[in-house]
Formats: sequence, C-alpha cells, structure tokens
Amino acid sequence: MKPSRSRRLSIQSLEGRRLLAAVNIPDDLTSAPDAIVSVPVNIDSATGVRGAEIRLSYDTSVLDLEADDIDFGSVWGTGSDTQVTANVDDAAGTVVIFVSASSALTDVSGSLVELPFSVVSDAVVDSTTVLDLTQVTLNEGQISVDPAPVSGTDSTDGLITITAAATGDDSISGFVYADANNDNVVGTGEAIPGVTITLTNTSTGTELQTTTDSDGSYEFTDLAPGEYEIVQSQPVAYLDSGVNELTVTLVEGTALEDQNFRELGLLPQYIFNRLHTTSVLPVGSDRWTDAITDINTFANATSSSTVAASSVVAASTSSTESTSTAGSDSTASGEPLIDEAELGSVATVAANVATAQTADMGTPVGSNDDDSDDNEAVDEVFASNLF
Ligand SMILES: [Ca+2]
Ligand SMILES: [Ca+2]
Ligand SMILES: [Ca+2]
Repeated sequence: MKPSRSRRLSIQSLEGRRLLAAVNIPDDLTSAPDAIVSVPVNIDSATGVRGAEIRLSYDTSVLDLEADDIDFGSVWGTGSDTQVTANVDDAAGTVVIFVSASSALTDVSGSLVELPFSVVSDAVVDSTTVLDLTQVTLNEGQISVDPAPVSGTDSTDGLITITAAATGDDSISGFVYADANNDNVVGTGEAIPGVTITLTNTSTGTELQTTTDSDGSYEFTDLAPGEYEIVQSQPVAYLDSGVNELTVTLVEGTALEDQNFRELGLLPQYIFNRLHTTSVLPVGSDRWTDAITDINTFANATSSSTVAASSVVAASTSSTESTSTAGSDSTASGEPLIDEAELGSVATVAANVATAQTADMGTPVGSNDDDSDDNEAVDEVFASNLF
C-alpha cells in the first residue's frame, strides 16, 4: 500500500473567523447486488473550504471500491481546478481521500466527494452495510467539523440497504397490429401474433429477442435504464406501414408502454386464407387467433413470392374442389405446391384468386353452420374494411 498521505494541502489563514461545518454520509442509501451505488460525503455549508481530507472504512465482504473511480463532489462545481487524490486499501477496507481547489468555496451545500461502490453479487437482500466515516479535516483543521466523525459508530456514518434486483418496473412493451379500421389503436382482431421483436441496448450492445403473443403484445422486463433500439421483423403476410424501428430512452423505474408497430392489413395473396378462416371462426376468438397465427407462421416460413402464390392456389383448390393438386413438391406446411406449368401466368393466378374469393364470398356464411354469431363475425370483418 502506498503512503496514505501523498500530499499536503496549502491552506491560507482564515483571519480569525471560526467556521463550522457538518459532514456526513447519507444513511438511506440503497443498492441491489451486483449494482453500483454512488456514495456522497456531504457538507452542509462549504463556506471557506478549499481542501478536505476524508477517511472512512467499509465492509469488504459486501463492497468493492476502486481509487481511480472516486471523484470530486457537487460543491466544487465543474471542478476545473479541483484535484482528487485517493488511496484505497481493499484488504483492510479503508479509504483516504484528499480533495482541494485553488480558491475557497462559497456557501454551498452538497457533496465533497463521490465514491462509486460496487455491491458484490452475493450480497444478502434486506441486509445493511455501514460506511464508517472515521475522520474529516477541512482546511487542515482551520474549519471545525461538528459533529466530529470518529472511528466506529457515530451520527455521521452512512448506511446502505441491499435491495432486491430490478423489479421489472424498468420495461419496454407494445403491440404489433394490423390497423384495419385505420384509427391507430389496437382493436379486436387486429393483433398480429408471432412477430419477432429485437431489442438492443445501444450503449452496451446487449440484444434481446421475443415474439408477440396471441394478443399481439410483446414485453421486455428487468431492463437497465438507457438508450434502446426496438426492431420489428416485418410479418410477411402484412402490408408494411413503413416504421419497423423505434429508438427510445428508458428512464430508471419506468415502464415504457405502447411502443407499437402498425401494419396496414393483409397482403392480397393472403386475403383468401383469412376470409376462409373468418367465415367459420368469430373474430377475436381463440380459434380465429390460432388460424391467423397459422397464416403468419406459414407466410414467414415461405416468404418467396412463388410459394406465396401457391398458397393462394392451394387454398383455392381446397375451396373449389378443382384438381390442381398434381405438383410433386410440397411446402413446409404440407400444402400442395403447384408446378410451373400448372401455375401458369400471373394472370392465371389472379384469376384463381378472383375465383376463390368470389366462390367464398358468394357462399352464404353459415351454410355449414347456421350460428348467427358467424355472420356477425364476418360482418365485423367486412365492416372493419380489412379486405
Ligand atoms: Ca464513524
Ligand atoms: Ca385499429
Ligand atoms: Ca412493419
């Protein structure tokens, strides 16, 4: 260990004026295991102070401190001419700090120094640890410190309470939805499940990923405050509204909600599937959501235009009982894939789609099942102008 007293402070006489100051460490500090807590050594009035020597000790089984991290406190302002010299004995758990400036301070209150202690990862939650202020000398003793800190317990000592790690309050959440009624609000039946959302902490580079739930929602919890980038992987079946990336600032202790990604509706090649689904499943029901999820999954898994087109034709065949199942290939989902010759021109595909849609839309809803709820469900979808 280096000599603790590496320099002497040069102090001018204060012309007989007897000054008094109170110095202490707060006793209401908190920190979670594995976190850093900035510990100030505060002074109530810094009038005339141009130098301070501060000694304290801490429990090395709970706290770690690096001398280089110790910084001057708020009373020194910008600290352009403030010097800090610190020695830490991390075996004994003792710290000696000298802080000084070229001119005396005015009547300000605040911190003389700031000590960023890191709390060990196995610190016990709800336990406390004492920061024992053992000695403070101002202007080499020309300014009295009252009450005078002593080694061991006294009223100037600080206390850190170990709290549970992040509570989940620090979170980012939102929805991915197809805004069918164009009101910029997530409505019934507008959720897009299964969409991948990637969250990147732009200062640390830490990346997290999740997928939207059946209600289109996503949430990242237990986040550190900071700058984040939220990126949506565009759901293939939907018409992109154009905003697939958000940059946000997460303030400590807050839940950043409604970080939504809005899509404009299903792309034409997926409309038939959804119509077919909606004709038998009430909008927003579990089965309807499952079916929409299937469309999304299928669309994402087979995102080439050829396969997307075949999806339409495949759907068309199942509805119109045509014979276009001859292709030898099949898609990942097992639906028949039409070969080139049978697929024909784009015009043919378009005709197939038109036929399929006409056939389906021309069939009275509920012909398989007269439950009027089905009609209402379909009416709702048509009313919502999804198609
Ligand atoms: Ca003490
Ligand atoms: Ca809406
Ligand atoms: Ca989008």
